[in-house]
Amino acid sequence: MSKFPKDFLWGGAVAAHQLEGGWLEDGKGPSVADVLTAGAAGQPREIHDEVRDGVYYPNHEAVDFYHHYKEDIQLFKEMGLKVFRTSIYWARIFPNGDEKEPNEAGLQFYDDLFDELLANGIEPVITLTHFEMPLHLAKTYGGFKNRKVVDFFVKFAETVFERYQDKVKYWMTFNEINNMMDYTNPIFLWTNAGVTVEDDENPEEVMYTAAHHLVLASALAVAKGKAINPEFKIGNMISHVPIYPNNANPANIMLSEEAMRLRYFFPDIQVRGYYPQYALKHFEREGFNIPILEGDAEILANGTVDYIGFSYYMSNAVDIDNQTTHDEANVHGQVPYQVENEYLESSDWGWTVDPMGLRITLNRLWDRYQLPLFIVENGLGAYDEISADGQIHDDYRMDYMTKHIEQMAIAVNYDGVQLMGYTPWGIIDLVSFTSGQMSKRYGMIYVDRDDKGQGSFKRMKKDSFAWYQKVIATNGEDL
Ligand code: BGP
Repeated sequence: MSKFPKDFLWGGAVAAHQLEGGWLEDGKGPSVADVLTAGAAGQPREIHDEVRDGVYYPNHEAVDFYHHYKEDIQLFKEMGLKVFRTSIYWARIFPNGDEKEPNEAGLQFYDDLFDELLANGIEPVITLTHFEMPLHLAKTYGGFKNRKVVDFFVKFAETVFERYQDKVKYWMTFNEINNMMDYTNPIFLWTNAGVTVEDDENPEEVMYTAAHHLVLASALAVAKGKAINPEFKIGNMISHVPIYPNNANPANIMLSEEAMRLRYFFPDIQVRGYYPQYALKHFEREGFNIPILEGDAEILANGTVDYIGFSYYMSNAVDIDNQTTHDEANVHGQVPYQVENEYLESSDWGWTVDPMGLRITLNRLWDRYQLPLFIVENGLGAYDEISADGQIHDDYRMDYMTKHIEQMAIAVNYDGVQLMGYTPWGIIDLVSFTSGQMSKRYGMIYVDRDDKGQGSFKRMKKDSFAWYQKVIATNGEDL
């Protein structure tokens, strides 16, 4: 018996702002991602309110996919990708976000890109926006803190749904919408929602206000998309990091259950179409005034998703005896009460490597929602070296992926989970999101570009390239 369904969507994933470059090309406006610096090793990226002279902003050129996409698509084709997940750079389509008419040159770029993919037998899988929005919307309107931005997003969504309705079938609304639950780390509120927190505001209340506008925007977009083309499959996209109890102490089991609400809050709404009780109770307890208006319940109920797209990189563990606060736990994916998991090793960036956690995640999401699942990001960020033989021997990456694909196969065949596909993250090297560094690489295709913005942009196959080609060709049989 084959391990994966015959129409399984093997692919690769990227995001516009981490890949494309061409930051002001053909009428594109500046985006919130264009004012993020490259964090020095181990340091967070800074957010500037405008581009400053003499500062290096890695997303401006990224890996210049804007000018290399034809050559890259040839490599994807050789690899055998069936799908390619990328996003549409909102500021290419509406440079300021609040224009009446879209930017035709920006629309044309994605027409050309999707045509090129389709002509090479690769189906695009599109995230409407992946951690970016026009900078003007953040600065002038306060991003998704402001309900007006919902309308701008819906107009953007409608514009691209209309335009690409015959070229794209699989869509997702907001990338890792739940990342902003880490609201003490400013980068997540900024990139998820274009929001900064003022001194007199409660950051958690601000986060839930923006979150409400995001779930409305997502639901309205889903409804618009289905009206434009009922064949569309529109999913959400969440980051899923399971949070384990550190031991069998029931207090830890409950702690982990509660902490998992950080992961489930958004999908609970986007899949079921209404707010979970635990969230409403939390608002009440905290005295939060979340602007849920009359009619919003109907919007949420009418815009539920068709499938769940999610990223999986690592797991966390928590212990009631480790009283860290939310402020201290502001590293990507970390949570209050977090402790080290003695059973797991970590990557060079401190992300645990936990293949079985992927099977656990698949089962939990399937059991809770009974919707098809799509792993739209997974992978190992690592320092790659070009060896004396001129090659990149990234066995660690193949090992990581083999172990994760094995767990996927168990989830499908043993557990009966419905899994649509697998698009490993950063199929071609790109700018790391959390660090802004190039040296945290995920790709199976190397790009000659360093942390300071030096390099020729030349592409090279890593050893994992041929390995993944074989995995796809055998539909996951030969790992
Ligand atoms: C996810 C994001 C991606 C991506 C990935 C890896 O959170 O959706 O944009 O970058 O994580 O993270 P990083 O690049 O920080 O290693």
